[in-house]
Amino acid sequence: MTGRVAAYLDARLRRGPLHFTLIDPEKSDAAQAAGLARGAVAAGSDAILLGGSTGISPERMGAAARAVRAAVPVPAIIFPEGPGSISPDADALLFMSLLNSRSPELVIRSQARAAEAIRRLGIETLALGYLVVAPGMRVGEVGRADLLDRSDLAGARGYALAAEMFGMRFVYLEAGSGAPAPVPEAMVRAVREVLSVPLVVGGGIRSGADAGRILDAGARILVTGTVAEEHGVEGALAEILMEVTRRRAR
Ligand code: 1GP
Repeated sequence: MTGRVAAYLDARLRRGPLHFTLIDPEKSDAAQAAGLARGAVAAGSDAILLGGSTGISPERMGAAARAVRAAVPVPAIIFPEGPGSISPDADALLFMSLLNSRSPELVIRSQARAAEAIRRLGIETLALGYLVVAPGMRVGEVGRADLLDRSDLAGARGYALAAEMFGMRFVYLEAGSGAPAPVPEAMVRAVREVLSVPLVVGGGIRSGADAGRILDAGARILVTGTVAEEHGVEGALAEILMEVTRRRAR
């Protein structure tokens, strides 16, 4: 069964890599979120992820989702930090398991508790295996991650392939928002060698050069948040989007 957002992403991925802009509704109010989304999409971003690693209320998430959907023609997708941030006002929800959490709560229990409500609300889910790589930053702490060492290529491959074998549609290598350096290229390359589903990479991508290296190593979707929050959509985000869009088929 393929939902509307999954079909949109599949079609876009056939043309080349994608970029998602992460907006934290706790840091940006609805009007600011809409403004950031407008700028990012005009520069080539393919979807807006709404999320953060500290408690976002469903009301705040809903307001951000409605404002973003009214502002841009690309999907607004919830990147949940827990069941509290789920809202039916977005186009889809990353239904994710934090694969290397020490807490079963974040691997499967909270998802099990939320599953029926999500189905009832009719929210499209995109199944995603989420793997937190050192330094992990705040999500590593909140997620009680057994951080994947930056040199543990076999470990990364194992988790990613297990997620694919479980039927997850995406695998996300996360260095943590604001990480001083992104996920190492060698890890992106090692995972891409074994993975068939799209590989998402985020955390610490701050320049066109970072983006180019990670795309050349095999990432299919880049996620950035901090660059636009700190500098708006000019400058670094525009450079990152140039690297993504120039790798697309016309
Ligand atoms: C965090 O991967 C995302 O979940 C984005 O990280 O804020 O460092 O771009 P940045």
